Amino acid sequence: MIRNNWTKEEIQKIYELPLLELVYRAATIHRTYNNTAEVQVCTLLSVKTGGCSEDCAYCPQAARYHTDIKIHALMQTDEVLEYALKAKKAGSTRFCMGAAWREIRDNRDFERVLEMVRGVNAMGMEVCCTLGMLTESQAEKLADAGLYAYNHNLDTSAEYYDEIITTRTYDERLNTLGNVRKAGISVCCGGIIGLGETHEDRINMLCTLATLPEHPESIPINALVRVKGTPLENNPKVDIWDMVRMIATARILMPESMVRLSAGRTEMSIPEQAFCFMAGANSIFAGDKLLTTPNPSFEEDNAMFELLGLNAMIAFKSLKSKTQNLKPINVANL
Ligand code: SAM
Ligand code: DTB
Ligand code: SF4
Repeated sequence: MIRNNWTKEEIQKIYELPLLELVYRAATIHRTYNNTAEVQVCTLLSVKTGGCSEDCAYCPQAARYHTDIKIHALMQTDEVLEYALKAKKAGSTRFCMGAAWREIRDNRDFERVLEMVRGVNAMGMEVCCTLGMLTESQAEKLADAGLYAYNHNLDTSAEYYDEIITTRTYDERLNTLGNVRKAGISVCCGGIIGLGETHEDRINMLCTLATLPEHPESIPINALVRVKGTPLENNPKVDIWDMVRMIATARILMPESMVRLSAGRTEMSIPEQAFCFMAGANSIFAGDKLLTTPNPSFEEDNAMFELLGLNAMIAFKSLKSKTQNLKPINVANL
């Protein structure tokens, strides 16, 4: 049963279960609601890189931190479509474009992003964007252009938010999520662990996600990628069992959503990632770069999929019809 009325106490009880019991329960729910052999593979492209006005303490793209990234203005539509076409020809079915913006502005850059969305949509791929905060009318324009999903993370709990970001509020984030939902766009919303938050903060963030009027269709769980020059560069590495615990709890609370094992995979071994899939993760970002930091190569992921008996999921899969006949595609060709 899908529930939107979880309490913090209930979530804490799940989160604090002995690890193997937690994984067993999550795996059981996962196989009840989803095809456990399928993993959604998203191709990510940073269409506007760095120079961001925000102060997100984890982010290499914030202009105020001195990181090694290569700043790049908004790419030309042709370049992006060329990239998308290459991805499609190689078998990719979901294409996600990211921009280092605080928010969308109603200017020529937004018009260009709309063009990109139309172009990628016309190729028959699921189009996803992450462009910062947006208004109701901007969400409608994106929907009209054919946007399938919008990524906008809560990142951490409402209580810990101010320690990580001071240039915007939690309510502004929630407001954008509401605008995305109203426009009929699929919601992709999750967070990061390893920011220095407590277990209670993680439980609170999961509670916010699981008590939204509708669960996000997709929930990225990122492990902090510690980037030199950011305030969090010296944070300790995220413990794999924390990642597994987070994924398993998300899977139990939101059984039908895609739970994405997102940033941090380069620091995880194959057995560690396998544990995350066992705990209910069923989506990854593929390609040797996330937005600005490294990610495992297609070859490595393909070898992992083969080893674990996983298949890349076909796009436009109806979340309701689990019995659809799905043709596996080879990640090596993406
Ligand atoms: N600027 C837009 C925004 O903040 O919504 C879109 C791009 S932003 C880079 C997308 C997400 O990437 C952030 O919300 C955060 O969850 C994630 N992210 C950024 N830097 C990260 C890092 N160093 N480690 C893990 N996740 C990170
Ligand atoms: C998400 O939750 N993780 C992705 C995607 N959404 C856009 C981004 C991770 C970024 C990691 C740091 C970087 O590569 O710049
Ligand atoms: Fe800007 Fe997004 Fe990075 Fe924050 S997370 S600094 S808003 S690009």
